[in-house]
Amino acid sequence: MEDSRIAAPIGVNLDRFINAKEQHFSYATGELSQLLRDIALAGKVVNREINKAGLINIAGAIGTQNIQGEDQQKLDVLSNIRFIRALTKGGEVCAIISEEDEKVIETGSDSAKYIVAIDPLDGSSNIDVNVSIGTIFSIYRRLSVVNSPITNEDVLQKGTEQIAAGYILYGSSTMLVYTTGNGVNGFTYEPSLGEYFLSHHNMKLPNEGKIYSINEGSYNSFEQPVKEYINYCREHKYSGRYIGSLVADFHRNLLKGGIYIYPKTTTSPNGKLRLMYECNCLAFIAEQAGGIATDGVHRIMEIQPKELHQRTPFFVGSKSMVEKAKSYY
Ligand code: AHM
Ligand code: MG
Repeated sequence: MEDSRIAAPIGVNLDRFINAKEQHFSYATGELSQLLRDIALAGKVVNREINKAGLINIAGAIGTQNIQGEDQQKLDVLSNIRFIRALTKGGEVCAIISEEDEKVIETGSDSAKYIVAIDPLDGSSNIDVNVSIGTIFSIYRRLSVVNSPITNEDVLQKGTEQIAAGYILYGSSTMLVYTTGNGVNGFTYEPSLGEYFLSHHNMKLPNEGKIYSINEGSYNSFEQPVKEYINYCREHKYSGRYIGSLVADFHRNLLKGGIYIYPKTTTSPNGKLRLMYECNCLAFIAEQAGGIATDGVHRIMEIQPKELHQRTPFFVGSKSMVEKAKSYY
């Protein structure tokens, strides 16, 4: 009997994969690789915390609000601490933009080259009820010279300037999906070994799909073009799938083909999602996988951010579906 039938190979782990990729860049110094490893490690810690949330007093609201006036969950705060600590101690990051912090966090690593924008735990309304949630991150290179003060230009870069982006999905299994601008790869966490293994090589978003993901309960407050597109989806018997966790909805559509929409509404004239640490990151991944991302009119990654917590309408997913939705504008 073949060995592989008795003991299936476990495949390539994340560290080995990152190292192999690094060797393709002659100018690579290893700092970006280390930064990705730091994020992956913090993700393991958060994963551990999420998995035992029901057993320890860690679920529920903490009684504070973030800069956006949203109730913070204990796990939001805890994840923020974990990621900021990992990024600060790692030494590769000079500044962090986080959904949970009003201002830029300067790490004190003045000679570091990288800036990270992060939503440490997205999908707050799903935290308490054991539904998938996620971490979303983007990495930029600083524009100012090292050992000088961080500038507005450093932190308000367009999505096109991302050098890496990814997400960690805490779902029925935990996955890390990332791109450095050379395709998208997905790694599944094996908890008993404590390692991520390459499980989804060179991920591609199907050009066409049959899933549309939007909070249809807000239908009456959508603009006419969005209503018309929803009607088109209904008429064509597309499946409505909406978890209400951006990472989970995006990930499903990445694998199966589909469109995710968070449009402007009468109460949220710029939509709900944040450009810098939710939309740009997923836009980069979508484009690297063959999909597209728009605010209805403009390419997401070409929007010049004017403020850290800027919101934007968001349409992302399979190319032909997003183009169809855009055609109603
Ligand atoms: P959060 O950053 O406060 O968790 O909000 C973002 C989440 C997304 O994960 C999700 O797609 C969206 O909010 C759901 O919003 P709604 O409940 O309005 O449909
Ligand atoms: Mg969020």
